[in-house]
Amino acid sequence: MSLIIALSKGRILKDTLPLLAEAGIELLEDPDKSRKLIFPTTQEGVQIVILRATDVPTFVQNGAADIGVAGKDVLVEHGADGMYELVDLQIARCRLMVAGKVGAAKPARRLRVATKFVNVAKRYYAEQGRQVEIIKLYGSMELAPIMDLADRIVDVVDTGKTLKENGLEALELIMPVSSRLIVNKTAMKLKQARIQPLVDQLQAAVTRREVAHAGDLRRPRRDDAGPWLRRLANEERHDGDATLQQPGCRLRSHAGSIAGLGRRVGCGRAGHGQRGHRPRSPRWRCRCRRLHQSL
Ligand code: PRT
Ligand code: MG
Repeated sequence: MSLIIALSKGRILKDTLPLLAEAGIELLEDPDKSRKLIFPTTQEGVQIVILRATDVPTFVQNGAADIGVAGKDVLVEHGADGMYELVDLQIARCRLMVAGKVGAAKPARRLRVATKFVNVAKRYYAEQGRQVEIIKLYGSMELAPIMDLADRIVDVVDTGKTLKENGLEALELIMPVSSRLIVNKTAMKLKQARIQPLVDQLQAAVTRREVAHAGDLRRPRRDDAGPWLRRLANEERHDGDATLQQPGCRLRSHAGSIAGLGRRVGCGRAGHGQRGHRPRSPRWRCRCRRLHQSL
């Protein structure tokens, strides 16, 4: 049973290859040194095709590729019909933002917004009841406000360096973005035996990285743990008397350091740390992640 994986050149390819390698799939040729678009891999029957980022959902949706990796920005713009979005790979992270010239006032007339994310921008402004004129561009969005083609742009921002160097500033966050594993719905049915183990392996690789990352984050020392725990207590109003860890909680490697401080914190439901334990609410998980990231 053959399997075709669609990736895009650039940052997604660079970040996805190590994850695929953890799942036992490696390219047999260096795509930087080849003009090929279809590459064989170390797994028999598994091929990788390299496309423009915006074309990946189209190939997967129509079944030309079984699996793909695409940014959430591209997916919301394209629409997700005919595919499952199965794993947040947590790579190529960035933000979809509204940006404009530094200090520029809102124009009295209708706002002109330049973007390649036309559907996202339309939806974003419609949800706010704001009437805007959308100008479709295919690249170099930053030029539009500088050349007075538009008042705002909707684009992906990572470090903010591109905006800064062009006299622009980020104004509004539309959504955080990371790359997702997408799977064609029919392929998922017909090739499940081949696809599901790969999905599981990729999810496991992502979780391993997150756990390692959580362990790398600054841990509270004995003497500064008090305020940290108070903050955690305020956030969740927990009873301060349970274990921090729940399965799926990204603070797994942090649990030891907290427990080592003689305090045990948790979601307030019995059975923390035990297999199959479910946190009090899904919110707990993301709350504790956010808190941890803010440390
Ligand atoms: O470049 P091309 O037109 O061929 O396609 P693409 O821009 O869609 O592809 P690529 O490889 O540049 O991006 C693929 C995916 O990576 C995007 O769909 C996003 O999900 C994700 N990603 C993560 C980014 C960035 N970070 C990013 N910084 N995509 C684009 N950028 C660009 C952005 O458009 C802007 O020009 O980088 C510039 C901003 O970067 P900073 O660091 O200066 O803020
Ligand atoms: Mg690009």
